[in-house]
Amino acid sequence: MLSHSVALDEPRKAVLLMGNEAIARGAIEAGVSVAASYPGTPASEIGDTLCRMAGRFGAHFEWSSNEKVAFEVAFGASMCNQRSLVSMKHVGLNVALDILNLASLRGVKGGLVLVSADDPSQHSSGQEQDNRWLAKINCIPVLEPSNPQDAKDCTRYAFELSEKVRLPVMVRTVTRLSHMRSDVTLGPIERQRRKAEFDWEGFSYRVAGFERLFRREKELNEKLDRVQGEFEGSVFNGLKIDGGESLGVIGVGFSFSYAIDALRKLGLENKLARLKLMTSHPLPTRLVSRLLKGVDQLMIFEEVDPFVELHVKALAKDVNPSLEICGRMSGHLPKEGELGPMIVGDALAKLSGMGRPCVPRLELDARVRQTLFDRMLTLCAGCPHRATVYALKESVKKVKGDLRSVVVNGDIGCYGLAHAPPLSFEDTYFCMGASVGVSQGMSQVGVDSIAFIGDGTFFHAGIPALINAVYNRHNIKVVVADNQTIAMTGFQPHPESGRTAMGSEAKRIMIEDVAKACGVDSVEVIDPYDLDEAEDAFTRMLKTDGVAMVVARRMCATEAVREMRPRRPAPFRVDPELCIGCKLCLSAFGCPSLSWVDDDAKASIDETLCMGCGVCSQVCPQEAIGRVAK
Ligand SMILES: Cc1ncc(C[n+]2csc(CCOP(=O)(O)OP(=O)(O)O)c2C)c(N)n1
Repeated sequence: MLSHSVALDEPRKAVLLMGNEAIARGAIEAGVSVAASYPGTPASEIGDTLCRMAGRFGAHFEWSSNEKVAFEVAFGASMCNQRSLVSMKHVGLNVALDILNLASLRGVKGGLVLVSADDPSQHSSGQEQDNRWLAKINCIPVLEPSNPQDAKDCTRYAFELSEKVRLPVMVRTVTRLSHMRSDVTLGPIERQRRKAEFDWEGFSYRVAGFERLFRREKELNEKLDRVQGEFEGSVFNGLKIDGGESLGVIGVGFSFSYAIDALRKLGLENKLARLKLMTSHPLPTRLVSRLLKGVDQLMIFEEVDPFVELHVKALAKDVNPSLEICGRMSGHLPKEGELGPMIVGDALAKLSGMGRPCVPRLELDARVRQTLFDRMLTLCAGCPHRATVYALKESVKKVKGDLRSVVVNGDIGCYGLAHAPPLSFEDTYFCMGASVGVSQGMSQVGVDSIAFIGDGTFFHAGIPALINAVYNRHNIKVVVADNQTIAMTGFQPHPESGRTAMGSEAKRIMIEDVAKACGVDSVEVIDPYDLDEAEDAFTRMLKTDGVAMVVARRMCATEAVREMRPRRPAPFRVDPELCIGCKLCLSAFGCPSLSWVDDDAKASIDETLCMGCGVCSQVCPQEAIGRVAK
């Protein structure tokens, strides 16, 4: 639930905001004019907030078709002296890297803020990734807020810094901060009334000349030196050292919140020297050195990689070589995974010789534990992807004889859950769009494969790979699981949805038209709820030589239920007289509304979960499943 108070124009009012809302608010306070994003947890709510707020403050927000495009949109506005924001999840930056590198090298004009939402412990991602390294290799300053208030203030300041040094500035958030809520005191909303004008001298090769714009590494390093100077006195950092402390702590960004909490619980708040560090790149070395010189032992808390730890180690060699530095590199903290109150508290207790854990463990009562059971990852009740996979499996068995005769290259989205039992259908999935590309390498060496990709992912990164397949005459089969939304990240619209992020009507760009324009001759669109129709289309696709595609189009069940509310179709039920207990509906289809009743040895449907799609009634060989009469 996003907060309405995020848009209040009431400076000094304290409102409860989620970290991501606070970032969006910071951008609005700074007078952002263009904001672009691509959805991805934990970043999505920044865009979800801006799409509701932007119009009210004369700004534009869009869900771009991928992160690189989002960055380019923001950069284009920045070159015309407008403030712009681009936000994405950590791996999104891999997609945007090409342009990011050049934006830092060429510089910006209007403040350009890049929000990178990293995901320690990969709660919602395929991998952990610490984007501070990417910022470093691209010479981009990094601000790491420690709570939602900092997140808002830091974002606002990032625009000023970006304009001052003419570099993109990264605000790095992490999952816990993005999704936590706390009071945030609102600031005034600046309404930028700058004229949008392309900075000819700054960016035009024609006007400024190739030589002046091309080799700028020296200028870039000078800019970073200026940022470092600014960070030395930044109000976002806070050093507390009284003299005489032997132990010091650095809490970087959100980790500072864990550290200060633990220090208070352990009664060590006034006994240890500490540095709250929110400017992690470039490191304010003079500030950090003051701490390093004053203590014998130093503990560093930061999320994902020992990024600051590594830099502090290098610094300590010059300023205090005998200093013992404890962190993720030294083995005092786990090398991977998210920190947290327990890890941080225990490490501090141990280091300060207290030896006792500082946070009481949450032990589950044995009785409570008995009522919990392991849940499988599963698609929602009525999810059209389940029907698509069921029909596709049947066709593969029919055409190829054996499911192991084709490799199913899945992609990124809800349909990735089809790898789990009972569907157990996908073999690989890597990153967005990869299904279409890797299938081509396989087919080239004679291994049959199917690329199974979602609609959102198709628009994000599937199209260039599809063009490659046609151009290079690869023999691949592509199934697009088109639920007409980017479901997994919160139902954001995409180019086929017919509406923009800010709610205006948009031209629908249909996947089948794109595929045909890419040169795919065999494209069929089917409704996966009709299993016979779906199976026939998949069978034709599998028998086609060359590139062939089926678009399985049916609205996401969760969205459909919302749209049908308060009325929804009557649910289905199992007729116990007709059910023979073969369990096929459970073992092969596995909709979560279906269950097994031991006493009767029959299947049953939970009518509160059933959304009335009726696909299970097509799966049942006994015709034992029918719609409940209203
Ligand atoms: C580079 C990158 N950007 C964003 C994401 C976040 N993400 C994960 S799943 C997904 C949605 C895919 O949508 P779609 O293909 O339509 O599948 P659906 O979830 O709707 O079934 C996105 C954007 C990601 N994993 N990687």
